[in-house]
Amino acid sequence: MSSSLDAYLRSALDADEGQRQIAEAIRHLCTASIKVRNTIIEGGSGNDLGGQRGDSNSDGDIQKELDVIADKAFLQAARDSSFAFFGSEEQDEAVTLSKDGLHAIAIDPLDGSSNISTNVSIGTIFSILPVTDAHRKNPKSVFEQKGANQLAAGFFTYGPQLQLVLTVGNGTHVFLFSPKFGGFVEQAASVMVADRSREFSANMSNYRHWDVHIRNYIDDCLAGAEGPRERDFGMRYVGSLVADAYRILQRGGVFLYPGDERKGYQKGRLRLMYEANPVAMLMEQAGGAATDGARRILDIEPESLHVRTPLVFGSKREVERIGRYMTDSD
Ligand code: AHM
Ligand code: MG
Repeated sequence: MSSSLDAYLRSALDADEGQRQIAEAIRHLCTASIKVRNTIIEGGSGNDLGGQRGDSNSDGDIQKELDVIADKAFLQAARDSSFAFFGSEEQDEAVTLSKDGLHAIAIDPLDGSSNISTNVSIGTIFSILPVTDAHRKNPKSVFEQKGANQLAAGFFTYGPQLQLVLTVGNGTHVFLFSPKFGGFVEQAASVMVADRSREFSANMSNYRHWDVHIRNYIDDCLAGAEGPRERDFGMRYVGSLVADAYRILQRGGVFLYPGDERKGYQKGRLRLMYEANPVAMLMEQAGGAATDGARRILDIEPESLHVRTPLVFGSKREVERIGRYMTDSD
């Protein structure tokens, strides 16, 4: 029998009270994820989970039924965990919770909303940050910390399996929910992203909007064995960040969501605090890399909770190669 998530948390997060609180928080997040998974499996008991509610979230996206259900489930988990602040994609302002809490959580409660009604993998992405006295005096500054400060990060995937991909700063670990066992068990002790890749992941319908550097990179991949890369590339794009990130952790590859000239897309589509940062920490902990094309994601100083960033992540050599294309002045 594989070891349990609980056993892992007890051994990895036992140095002090702060670490034990993070372990407890992860347990509560797991409970919320199981609720969301059960709601998905039951199909919302007659409600259309992918149906629009008419309200819009922090980003102006129309909220789906499941976005709201997931947001409520994870807010409850955050309350039960003694987090000081809860910053969610689904809410304009961060929610203040426990006044003595040592940590804050930034979360995308339901990642891949556009895939809800198509029965394709979707997920929840989270980032756990420290809270200091200075942050308590100026709560807005909690979610203006760079990703390098993250104490833990991860995502749940609601797909054929419910998985937790987690890092607390000592590698990237994968846990599988076992209904038989009633909890999460370790599936992979320490995943490593393959250094080289033959697969890229991007929404190719945006090609015409991209700048010449990104198009040059993609053109060279598409040219295959006859082109400058001298090998054939495959393309996979799910459109749920969790699923694209997990595939890359499993078999390498590179993901790109660059900015482009369209209104609202200058910094791409993905949010720094609760999408790019956690994925970047998971990638780096697995030997991969994540940048905005030029800068390391984890070094970016965010202006606010909901800020977006262009995002490139995956196999280290390929991410570095894209960086060279981006700085190429031709
Ligand atoms: P969401 O959190 O509202 O679901 O949006 C984020 C999603 C990511 O999962 C995915 O990588 C990206 O948006 C897909 O965008 P597009 O539909 O433009 O390809
Ligand atoms: Mg998302």
